[in-house]
Amino acid sequence: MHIVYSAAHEKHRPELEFYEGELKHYHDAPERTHIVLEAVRAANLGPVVLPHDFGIEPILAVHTPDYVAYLQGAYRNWVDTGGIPAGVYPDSFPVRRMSRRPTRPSALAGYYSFDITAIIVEGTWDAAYQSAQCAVTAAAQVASGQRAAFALCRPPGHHAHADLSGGYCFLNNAAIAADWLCRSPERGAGNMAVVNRVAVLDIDFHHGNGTQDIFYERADVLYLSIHGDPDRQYPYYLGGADESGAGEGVGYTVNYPLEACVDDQRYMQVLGEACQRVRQYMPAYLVISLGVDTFVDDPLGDFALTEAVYARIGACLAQLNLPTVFIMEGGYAVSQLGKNVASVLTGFNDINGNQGQ
Ligand code: Q9C
Ligand code: ZN
Repeated sequence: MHIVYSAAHEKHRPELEFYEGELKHYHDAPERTHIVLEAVRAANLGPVVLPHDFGIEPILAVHTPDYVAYLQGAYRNWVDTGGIPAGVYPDSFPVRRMSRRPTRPSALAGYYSFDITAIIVEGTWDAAYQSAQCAVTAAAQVASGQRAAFALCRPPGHHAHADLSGGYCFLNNAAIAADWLCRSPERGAGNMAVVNRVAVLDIDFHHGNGTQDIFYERADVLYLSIHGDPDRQYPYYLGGADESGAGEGVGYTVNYPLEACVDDQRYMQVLGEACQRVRQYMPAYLVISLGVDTFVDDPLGDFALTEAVYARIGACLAQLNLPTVFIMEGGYAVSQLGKNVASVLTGFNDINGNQGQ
Protein backbone atom coordinates (compact mmCIF):
# COMPACT_ATOMS: atom_id res chain seq x y z
CA MET A 1 0.00 0.00 0.00
CA HIS A 2 1.14 3.55 -0.66
CA ILE A 3 2.14 5.73 2.28
CA VAL A 4 1.11 9.33 1.59
CA TYR A 5 3.31 11.80 3.45
CA SER A 6 4.14 15.50 3.23
CA ALA A 7 6.95 17.19 5.17
CA ALA A 8 4.71 20.27 5.42
CA HIS A 9 3.52 19.00 8.81
CA GLU A 10 6.83 20.24 10.23
CA LYS A 11 5.61 23.82 9.81
CA HIS A 12 3.01 23.10 12.52
CA ARG A 13 5.10 23.15 15.66
CA PRO A 14 3.33 24.77 18.63
CA GLU A 15 5.65 24.60 21.60
CA LEU A 16 3.37 24.51 24.62
CA GLU A 17 -0.13 23.47 25.60
CA PHE A 18 -2.00 23.96 28.85
CA TYR A 19 -2.48 20.39 30.06
CA GLU A 20 -4.05 19.32 33.34
CA GLY A 21 -3.28 22.68 34.91
CA GLU A 22 0.28 23.02 33.70
CA LEU A 23 2.14 24.26 30.63
CA LYS A 24 3.55 21.19 28.89
CA HIS A 25 5.29 20.42 25.62
CA TYR A 26 2.71 20.08 22.86
CA HIS A 27 1.70 16.41 22.67
CA ASP A 28 1.20 16.47 18.90
CA ALA A 29 4.91 16.94 18.14
CA PRO A 30 6.37 16.55 14.61
CA GLU A 31 8.55 13.73 15.93
CA ARG A 32 5.43 11.55 16.16
CA THR A 33 5.11 11.58 12.40
CA HIS A 34 8.83 11.05 11.80
CA ILE A 35 8.73 7.98 14.04
CA VAL A 36 5.74 6.52 12.19
CA LEU A 37 7.33 7.25 8.82
CA GLU A 38 10.51 5.45 9.82
CA ALA A 39 8.57 2.44 11.14
CA VAL A 40 6.37 2.04 8.06
CA ARG A 41 9.44 2.40 5.83
CA ALA A 42 11.24 -0.30 7.81
CA ALA A 43 8.15 -2.54 7.52
CA ASN A 44 8.34 -2.35 3.70
CA LEU A 45 4.65 -1.63 3.32
CA GLY A 46 4.99 0.15 0.01
CA PRO A 47 6.30 3.36 -1.55
CA VAL A 48 6.19 6.68 0.30
CA VAL A 49 4.54 9.20 -2.03
CA LEU A 50 3.75 12.91 -1.86
CA PRO A 51 0.13 14.06 -1.81
CA HIS A 52 -1.43 15.39 -4.99
CA ASP A 53 -3.07 18.79 -4.71
CA PHE A 54 -6.84 18.36 -5.03
CA GLY A 55 -7.36 22.02 -4.17
CA ILE A 56 -9.71 23.54 -1.61
CA GLU A 57 -12.88 21.86 -2.94
CA PRO A 58 -12.70 18.60 -0.92
CA ILE A 59 -12.05 20.70 2.22
CA LEU A 60 -14.96 23.05 1.54
CA ALA A 61 -17.23 20.07 1.00
CA VAL A 62 -16.84 19.35 4.73
CA HIS A 63 -15.88 22.65 6.39
CA THR A 64 -17.69 26.00 6.27
CA PRO A 65 -16.18 28.79 4.14
CA ASP A 66 -16.02 31.20 7.10
CA TYR A 67 -14.10 28.65 9.20
CA VAL A 68 -11.65 27.92 6.37
CA ALA A 69 -11.08 31.67 5.84
CA TYR A 70 -10.55 32.08 9.59
CA LEU A 71 -7.92 29.29 9.66
CA GLN A 72 -6.09 30.77 6.68
CA GLY A 73 -5.77 34.23 8.24
CA ALA A 74 -5.81 33.44 11.96
CA TYR A 75 -2.11 33.64 12.74
CA ARG A 76 -1.42 36.84 10.77
CA ASN A 77 -4.52 38.56 12.20
CA TRP A 78 -3.60 37.49 15.72
CA VAL A 79 -0.02 38.79 15.48
CA ASP A 80 -1.13 41.99 13.74
CA THR A 81 -3.45 42.78 16.66
CA GLY A 82 -0.79 42.24 19.32
CA GLY A 83 -1.05 38.49 19.90
CA ILE A 84 2.09 36.65 21.02
CA PRO A 85 4.14 35.14 18.16
CA ALA A 86 4.18 31.71 19.85
CA GLY A 87 0.70 31.02 18.51
CA VAL A 88 -3.02 31.68 18.64
CA TYR A 89 -4.24 30.70 22.11
CA PRO A 90 -8.03 30.93 22.55
CA ASP A 91 -9.20 31.87 26.03
CA SER A 92 -12.96 32.36 25.82
CA PHE A 93 -15.67 30.26 24.25
CA PRO A 94 -19.28 30.92 23.31
CA VAL A 95 -21.09 28.16 25.16
CA ARG A 96 -24.74 28.02 26.23
CA ARG A 97 -26.81 31.11 25.32
CA MET A 98 -23.84 32.98 23.80
CA SER A 99 -23.81 33.22 20.02
CA ARG A 100 -22.35 36.53 18.86
CA ARG A 101 -19.68 36.21 16.20
CA PRO A 102 -17.00 38.73 17.17
CA THR A 103 -14.46 40.36 14.82
CA ARG A 104 -11.43 40.60 17.12
CA PRO A 105 -8.96 37.83 16.14
CA SER A 106 -8.40 36.65 19.73
CA ALA A 107 -12.16 36.32 20.22
CA LEU A 108 -12.59 34.53 16.89
CA ALA A 109 -10.10 31.92 18.09
CA GLY A 110 -12.56 30.92 20.80
CA TYR A 111 -15.50 31.21 18.42
CA TYR A 112 -13.93 28.56 16.15
CA SER A 113 -12.60 26.22 18.89
CA PHE A 114 -14.12 23.93 21.49
CA ASP A 115 -10.95 23.56 23.57
CA ILE A 116 -7.54 25.18 24.07
CA THR A 117 -5.33 22.54 22.43
CA ALA A 118 -5.60 23.35 18.72
CA ILE A 119 -2.94 26.03 18.67
CA ILE A 120 -2.35 27.89 15.42
CA VAL A 121 1.18 28.92 14.46
CA GLU A 122 2.41 30.52 11.24
CA GLY A 123 2.61 27.23 9.33
CA THR A 124 -0.52 25.58 10.70
CA TRP A 125 -2.72 26.26 7.69
CA ASP A 126 -0.13 24.88 5.24
CA ALA A 127 0.35 21.80 7.42
CA ALA A 128 -3.39 21.19 7.87
CA TYR A 129 -4.01 21.74 4.15
CA GLN A 130 -1.34 19.20 3.15
CA SER A 131 -2.55 16.79 5.83
CA ALA A 132 -6.02 16.91 4.23
CA GLN A 133 -4.45 16.45 0.77
CA CYS A 134 -2.68 13.33 2.08
CA ALA A 135 -6.08 11.97 3.08
CA VAL A 136 -7.68 12.71 -0.31
CA THR A 137 -4.66 11.29 -2.14
CA ALA A 138 -4.96 8.05 -0.18
CA ALA A 139 -8.71 8.01 -0.91
CA ALA A 140 -8.00 8.47 -4.61
CA GLN A 141 -5.60 5.51 -4.48
CA VAL A 142 -8.35 3.15 -3.30
CA ALA A 143 -10.95 4.74 -5.58
CA SER A 144 -8.72 3.82 -8.50
CA GLY A 145 -8.43 0.21 -7.45
CA GLN A 146 -5.73 -0.08 -4.76
CA ARG A 147 -6.64 -2.43 -1.92
CA ALA A 148 -5.48 0.08 0.72
CA ALA A 149 -3.53 3.26 1.34
CA PHE A 150 -2.14 4.97 4.43
CA ALA A 151 -2.34 8.76 4.83
CA LEU A 152 0.30 9.74 7.38
CA CYS A 153 -1.66 12.82 8.39
CA ARG A 154 -0.45 15.45 10.83
CA PRO A 155 -2.11 17.46 12.26
CA PRO A 156 -4.76 14.84 12.99
CA GLY A 157 -8.40 15.48 12.17
CA HIS A 158 -11.15 13.50 13.88
CA HIS A 159 -11.93 16.08 16.59
CA ALA A 160 -12.47 18.90 14.06
CA HIS A 161 -16.12 19.78 13.29
CA ALA A 162 -17.32 21.61 10.18
CA ASP A 163 -16.45 24.92 11.88
CA LEU A 164 -14.55 24.03 15.07
CA SER A 165 -10.95 23.17 15.96
CA GLY A 166 -9.96 21.15 19.01
CA GLY A 167 -7.99 18.15 20.22
CA TYR A 168 -4.95 19.10 18.05
CA CYS A 169 -7.25 18.99 14.97
CA PHE A 170 -8.12 21.71 12.42
CA LEU A 171 -9.36 19.96 9.27
CA ASN A 172 -11.13 16.62 9.56
CA ASN A 173 -8.97 14.46 7.29
CA ALA A 174 -11.06 11.29 7.68
CA ALA A 175 -14.31 13.16 6.99
CA ILE A 176 -12.77 14.87 3.96
CA ALA A 177 -11.60 11.50 2.58
CA ALA A 178 -14.95 9.81 3.30
CA ASP A 179 -17.00 12.60 1.78
CA TRP A 180 -14.72 12.65 -1.26
CA LEU A 181 -15.18 8.88 -1.70
CA CYS A 182 -18.96 9.35 -1.59
CA ARG A 183 -18.69 11.75 -4.51
CA SER A 184 -15.65 10.44 -6.39
CA PRO A 185 -16.29 9.89 -10.12
CA GLU A 186 -14.40 6.58 -10.12
CA ARG A 187 -16.89 5.05 -7.77
CA GLY A 188 -20.00 3.04 -8.26
CA ALA A 189 -20.34 1.29 -11.60
CA GLY A 190 -19.25 4.48 -13.33
CA ASN A 191 -22.64 5.93 -12.53
CA MET A 192 -22.18 9.57 -11.55
CA ALA A 193 -25.67 9.70 -10.03
CA VAL A 194 -24.88 6.99 -7.51
CA VAL A 195 -23.67 8.13 -4.12
CA ASN A 196 -21.38 5.54 -2.62
CA ARG A 197 -21.81 4.44 0.94
CA VAL A 198 -18.69 4.80 3.08
CA ALA A 199 -18.03 3.42 6.57
CA VAL A 200 -15.72 5.37 8.88
CA LEU A 201 -14.43 3.22 11.72
CA ASP A 202 -12.62 5.28 14.35
CA ILE A 203 -10.20 3.29 16.50
CA ASP A 204 -8.38 6.23 18.09
CA PHE A 205 -8.68 6.11 21.89
CA HIS A 206 -10.77 9.29 21.83
CA HIS A 207 -14.24 9.65 20.40
CA GLY A 208 -14.15 11.39 17.00
CA ASN A 209 -16.65 14.07 17.92
CA GLY A 210 -15.95 16.05 14.76
CA THR A 211 -16.46 13.15 12.39
CA GLN A 212 -19.63 12.10 14.20
CA ASP A 213 -21.07 15.60 14.01
CA ILE A 214 -20.18 16.11 10.34
CA PHE A 215 -22.05 12.94 9.30
CA TYR A 216 -24.71 12.89 12.02
CA GLU A 217 -27.63 13.49 9.68
CA ARG A 218 -26.33 11.46 6.74
CA ALA A 219 -27.15 7.87 5.81
CA ASP A 220 -24.43 7.60 3.14
CA VAL A 221 -21.66 7.57 5.76
CA LEU A 222 -21.78 5.12 8.66
CA TYR A 223 -19.67 6.39 11.57
CA LEU A 224 -18.53 3.93 14.24
CA SER A 225 -16.19 4.70 17.12
CA ILE A 226 -14.59 2.59 19.85
CA HIS A 227 -13.28 4.88 22.59
CA GLY A 228 -12.83 5.70 26.25
CA ASP A 229 -16.25 6.55 27.70
CA PRO A 230 -16.70 10.34 27.43
CA ASP A 231 -18.17 10.31 30.91
CA ARG A 232 -14.55 9.86 32.02
CA GLN A 233 -12.40 10.80 29.02
CA TYR A 234 -11.90 13.61 26.52
CA PRO A 235 -13.83 14.91 24.52
CA TYR A 236 -16.36 14.56 27.40
CA TYR A 237 -19.40 16.12 25.71
CA LEU A 238 -20.02 13.74 22.84
CA GLY A 239 -19.57 10.03 22.19
CA GLY A 240 -22.26 8.29 24.26
CA ALA A 241 -23.88 5.01 23.22
CA ASP A 242 -27.22 6.82 23.02
CA GLU A 243 -26.04 9.02 20.12
CA SER A 244 -27.14 7.18 17.00
CA GLY A 245 -27.76 9.85 14.35
CA ALA A 246 -30.56 12.25 13.50
CA GLY A 247 -32.92 12.85 10.59
CA GLU A 248 -31.89 10.72 7.62
CA GLY A 249 -28.85 9.67 9.65
CA VAL A 250 -30.77 7.82 12.35
CA GLY A 251 -29.01 4.49 12.90
CA TYR A 252 -25.83 5.54 11.04
CA THR A 253 -23.80 6.61 14.08
CA VAL A 254 -22.63 3.82 16.38
CA ASN A 255 -20.61 4.50 19.53
CA TYR A 256 -18.84 1.96 21.71
CA PRO A 257 -17.83 3.92 24.83
CA LEU A 258 -15.67 1.65 26.97
CA GLU A 259 -14.48 1.33 30.54
CA ALA A 260 -10.90 1.94 31.67
CA CYS A 261 -8.24 -0.80 31.42
CA VAL A 262 -9.77 -2.44 28.34
CA ASP A 263 -7.48 -5.37 27.46
CA ASP A 264 -6.67 -7.05 24.14
CA GLN A 265 -9.42 -9.64 24.41
CA ARG A 266 -12.14 -7.16 25.32
CA TYR A 267 -11.03 -4.80 22.58
CA MET A 268 -11.08 -7.50 19.91
CA GLN A 269 -14.57 -8.52 21.02
CA VAL A 270 -15.89 -4.97 20.59
CA LEU A 271 -13.99 -4.51 17.31
CA GLY A 272 -15.67 -7.69 16.08
CA GLU A 273 -19.09 -6.22 16.89
CA ALA A 274 -18.26 -2.98 15.09
CA CYS A 275 -17.05 -4.95 12.06
CA GLN A 276 -20.35 -6.88 11.99
CA ARG A 277 -22.19 -3.56 11.75
CA VAL A 278 -19.88 -2.49 8.90
CA ARG A 279 -20.61 -5.75 7.02
CA GLN A 280 -24.33 -5.26 7.42
CA TYR A 281 -24.02 -1.74 5.94
CA MET A 282 -22.22 -3.05 2.83
CA PRO A 283 -20.21 0.08 2.08
CA ALA A 284 -18.15 0.62 -1.05
CA TYR A 285 -15.20 1.93 0.99
CA LEU A 286 -13.81 1.78 4.50
CA VAL A 287 -12.01 4.71 6.15
CA ILE A 288 -10.11 3.95 9.36
CA SER A 289 -9.32 6.76 11.78
CA LEU A 290 -6.14 5.10 13.04
CA GLY A 291 -5.04 6.22 16.50
CA VAL A 292 -2.86 4.04 18.67
CA ASP A 293 -3.42 6.00 21.88
CA THR A 294 -5.26 2.82 22.99
CA PHE A 295 -1.80 1.44 23.94
CA VAL A 296 -1.26 0.61 27.63
CA ASP A 297 1.50 3.20 28.08
CA ASP A 298 -0.18 6.05 26.24
CA PRO A 299 -0.17 9.20 28.38
CA LEU A 300 -3.54 10.36 26.98
CA GLY A 301 -5.48 7.10 27.24
CA ASP A 302 -6.47 4.58 29.91
CA PHE A 303 -6.85 1.38 27.89
CA ALA A 304 -4.41 -1.49 28.43
CA LEU A 305 -3.77 -2.80 24.92
CA THR A 306 -0.44 -4.56 24.38
CA GLU A 307 1.71 -4.33 21.27
CA ALA A 308 0.57 -7.82 20.21
CA VAL A 309 -3.00 -6.68 19.55
CA TYR A 310 -2.24 -4.19 16.78
CA ALA A 311 -1.50 -6.81 14.11
CA ARG A 312 -4.72 -8.59 15.12
CA ILE A 313 -6.64 -5.33 14.69
CA GLY A 314 -5.16 -4.95 11.20
CA ALA A 315 -6.06 -8.53 10.30
CA CYS A 316 -9.61 -8.08 11.56
CA LEU A 317 -10.03 -4.94 9.41
CA ALA A 318 -8.62 -6.74 6.35
CA GLN A 319 -11.24 -9.47 6.72
CA LEU A 320 -13.92 -6.90 5.91
CA ASN A 321 -12.50 -7.17 2.40
CA LEU A 322 -13.14 -3.52 1.51
CA PRO A 323 -10.97 -0.91 -0.22
CA THR A 324 -9.51 0.72 2.88
CA VAL A 325 -8.05 4.16 3.60
CA PHE A 326 -6.06 4.46 6.82
CA ILE A 327 -5.89 7.97 8.23
CA MET A 328 -3.36 8.72 10.99
CA GLU A 329 -4.90 10.25 14.12
CA GLY A 330 -3.46 10.09 17.69
CA GLY A 331 -0.88 8.06 19.61
CA TYR A 332 1.49 9.66 22.10
CA ALA A 333 3.55 6.84 23.63
CA VAL A 334 6.36 7.78 21.27
CA SER A 335 8.65 4.84 22.03
CA GLN A 336 5.97 2.36 20.76
CA LEU A 337 4.09 4.59 18.33
CA GLY A 338 5.90 3.54 15.15
CA LYS A 339 5.80 -0.14 15.97
CA ASN A 340 2.09 -0.14 16.80
CA VAL A 341 1.05 1.72 13.65
CA ALA A 342 3.24 -0.49 11.46
CA SER A 343 1.76 -3.58 13.14
CA VAL A 344 -1.80 -2.60 12.22
CA LEU A 345 -0.78 -2.12 8.58
CA THR A 346 1.34 -5.28 8.31
CA GLY A 347 -1.41 -7.26 10.07
CA PHE A 348 -3.79 -5.95 7.40
CA ASN A 349 -1.41 -6.75 4.51
CA ASP A 350 -0.63 -10.26 5.73
CA ILE A 351 -4.30 -11.25 5.47
CA ASN A 352 -4.38 -9.96 1.93
CA GLY A 353 -1.39 -12.00 0.83
CA ASN A 354 0.59 -8.79 0.61
CA GLN A 355 -1.47 -7.56 -2.31
CA GLY A 356 -0.85 -4.07 -1.04
CA GLN A 357 2.82 -4.15 -1.99
N1 Q9C B 1 -7.02 15.97 30.38
C1 Q9C B 1 -6.07 13.03 19.37
O1 Q9C B 1 -5.75 11.95 19.84
N2 Q9C B 1 -6.45 16.94 25.63
N3 Q9C B 1 -6.32 14.11 20.13
C2 Q9C B 1 -7.01 16.06 26.59
C3 Q9C B 1 -7.22 15.51 29.03
C4 Q9C B 1 -6.78 16.76 24.23
C5 Q9C B 1 -6.27 14.05 21.58
C6 Q9C B 1 -6.84 16.57 28.00
C7 Q9C B 1 -6.49 15.38 23.70
C8 Q9C B 1 -6.72 15.34 22.20
C9 Q9C B 1 -6.11 13.22 17.88
ZN1 ZN C 1 -6.79 10.29 20.39
